[in-house]
Amino acid sequence: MSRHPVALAVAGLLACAAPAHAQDPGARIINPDGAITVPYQVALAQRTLDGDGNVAVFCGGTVRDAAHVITAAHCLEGETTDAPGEFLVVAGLFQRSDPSVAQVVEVAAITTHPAYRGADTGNDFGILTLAEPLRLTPGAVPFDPPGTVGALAVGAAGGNPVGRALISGWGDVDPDQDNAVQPDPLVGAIVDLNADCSAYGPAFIATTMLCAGRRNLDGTVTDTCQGDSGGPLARINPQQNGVVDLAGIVSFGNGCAQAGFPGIYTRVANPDINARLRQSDPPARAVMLAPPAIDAHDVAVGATLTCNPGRWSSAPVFSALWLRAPLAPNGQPDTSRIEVVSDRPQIVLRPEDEGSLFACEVRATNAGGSLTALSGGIGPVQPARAGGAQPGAGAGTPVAVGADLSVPTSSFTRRSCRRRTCRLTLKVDDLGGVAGTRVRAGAVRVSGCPTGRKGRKCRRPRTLSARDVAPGVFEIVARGLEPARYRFSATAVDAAGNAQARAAVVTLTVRKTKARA
Ligand code: 4AZ
Repeated sequence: MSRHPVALAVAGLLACAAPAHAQDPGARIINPDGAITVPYQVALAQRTLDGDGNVAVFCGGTVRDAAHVITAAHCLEGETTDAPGEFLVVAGLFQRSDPSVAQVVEVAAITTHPAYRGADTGNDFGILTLAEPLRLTPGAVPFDPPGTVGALAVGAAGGNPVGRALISGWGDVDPDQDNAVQPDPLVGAIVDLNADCSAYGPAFIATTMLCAGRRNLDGTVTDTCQGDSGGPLARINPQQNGVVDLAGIVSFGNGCAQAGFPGIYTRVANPDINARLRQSDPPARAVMLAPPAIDAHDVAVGATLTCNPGRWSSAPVFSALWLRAPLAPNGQPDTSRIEVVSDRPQIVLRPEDEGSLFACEVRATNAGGSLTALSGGIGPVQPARAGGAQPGAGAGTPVAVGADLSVPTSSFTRRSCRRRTCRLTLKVDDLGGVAGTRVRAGAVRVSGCPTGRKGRKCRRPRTLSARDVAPGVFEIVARGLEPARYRFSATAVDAAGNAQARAAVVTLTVRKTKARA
């Protein structure tokens, strides 16, 4: 095969895979096979180094050609603007601690599918057009073309492995470890294509998604995890012991390395996805230049509110959603009662709107993708004015422009208990932005406490601190837990004081530690 650097790297990995694995039965998640060089692999990294001085890799990607990188759309969901300049592409990186060998390039444009609405709905892919071409060196090798893999073109829930593939990335290697959630070197592992994703039920969309993973003889599971997203699932040709084409893009899963839930990848061989990934000149998704705003002369019953989409690059098609929230006694919007009241660009305030606050959410769509952004809030809506609404009559009305009306949501993306310590990762999302978000977290023991007054102390909820480890990502650690079941809960509160409507909850078991030999 002419792309010998790739072939060699994988051949080396295959040669050492079995012994490395046999020596390390505790390895799981992504790295039973060890550190490797994968010259088509790139990192998407924050512009600043992480707390340890390493490259802050948040996603992976694949070099398509000198000017383009393939990744996952969900890696490219910015808060609002999603300006390409918010992150960098790092090619030829091996150790996160040593970027000296790498090429670091800016992104000029982002392309996603116009119908993409979240990884779980499919079409989780994106193309980055680089601001300057990569130097194609042995450390940065294109993986072109994205393959149309015969057997994989047909969607199937899986359970019928059709070959093997190489996964690679700097994502989480072991949620049980205290530190070093991300490995320093790039790590890789071999998984089976078309693993059994039937446990996902209809959430696994076989036409646009591909199932891959591996259950090992020792009971461990090989899988990708958070931070590997966007990276390659590269099909291995057993005759050549090398990778031949890109079969998938790391997309999502039910946790990581959970038995019965292999990883879900974007199916590169889907004809529509494949054609889009091959576009020689991918159309650029719009970038927000000025945020949406509400145009109004007055904020009283009878007045007209217009959702002004703001300013965007290119000329996207806009759609709008109007959100209404009642005013809570504390003068803030009652975000637990937000309703979508209209999908038109303009609304006329009605008597039942009196006292409420409004915001509009704009979706901007073009051939290069689709993005949403939220306006500031306006209100509270005043009673109808005698003689009808008059332009300018609202001069003295309280208009809370800029209020953030969106409620945060959150979910636990990782949780594990080891010995007497449980660690949980909470991911917070908020259309209004996650900056300044705080998290209230706690745990309560739900098994093994004496009933009645005697168990009162045992059942007393404990407050846990949530450490902000990345934008919108919080780590919660509870130590010194007795063996029992515990219910953990977390509520996110954004900078404007909007509290998550329903707490994220998960129940975990702390097991008795086995006596050591
Ligand atoms: C993630 O959060 C993620 N086990 C990526 C891959 C998988 C799960 C989660 C697959 O980016």
